[in-house]
Amino acid sequence: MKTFTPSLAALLLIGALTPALAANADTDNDGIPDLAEPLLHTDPMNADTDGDGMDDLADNDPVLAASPIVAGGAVATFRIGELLVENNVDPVAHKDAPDHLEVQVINDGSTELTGFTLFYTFTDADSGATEAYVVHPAVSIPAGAEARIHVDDGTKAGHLRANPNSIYLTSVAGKHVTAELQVAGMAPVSATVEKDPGGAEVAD
Ligand SMILES: [Ca+2]
Ligand SMILES: [Ca+2]
Ligand SMILES: [Ca+2]
Ligand SMILES: [Ca+2]
Repeated sequence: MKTFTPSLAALLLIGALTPALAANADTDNDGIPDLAEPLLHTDPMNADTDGDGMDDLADNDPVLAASPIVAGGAVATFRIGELLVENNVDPVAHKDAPDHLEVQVINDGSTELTGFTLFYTFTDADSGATEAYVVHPAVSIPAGAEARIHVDDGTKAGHLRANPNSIYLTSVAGKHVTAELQVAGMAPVSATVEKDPGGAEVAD
């Protein structure tokens, strides 16, 4: 009895025509397929989920960035007002906004401030797991003014994209949240907040 053995060319043709191969899609081109990113708690739309400069595949801790914050420097001329991780409000619609990290920054100085680095961490109160992220918000704050840094789905102008597979969005445990903010040459400013158990909620 003769066995049918498909040629390599035929297999490649079948592969190219099989939609199931889309399962291997790697949207952010970091070497980790989209379908595997949630298992690693990484972002399928961000090659460097934690922002530490190492792509997710090469990064031994892809959701744990080392702190880039430098101690010392001149006294900061800005401060963190509110640090929110729930009960956010949409200032335009005056309605609840989906829970997200929001940092109010107040510039008490006499010069405009720009070039911020934000380092933030989530620690899960039940599992003890910690994630840490570095982002560079593109905000400029005039002297005497304030601005708000938003880390959410990143679809609004000026908003940063949060990792959709982070413990902030996937665990319903309480979280201890820290934020450190720095402008080059100035001492860092920090704040902490506790997130109640129950998970991040979408707007009402
Ligand atoms: Ca990927
Ligand atoms: Ca990724
Ligand atoms: Ca990384
Ligand atoms: Ca890392």
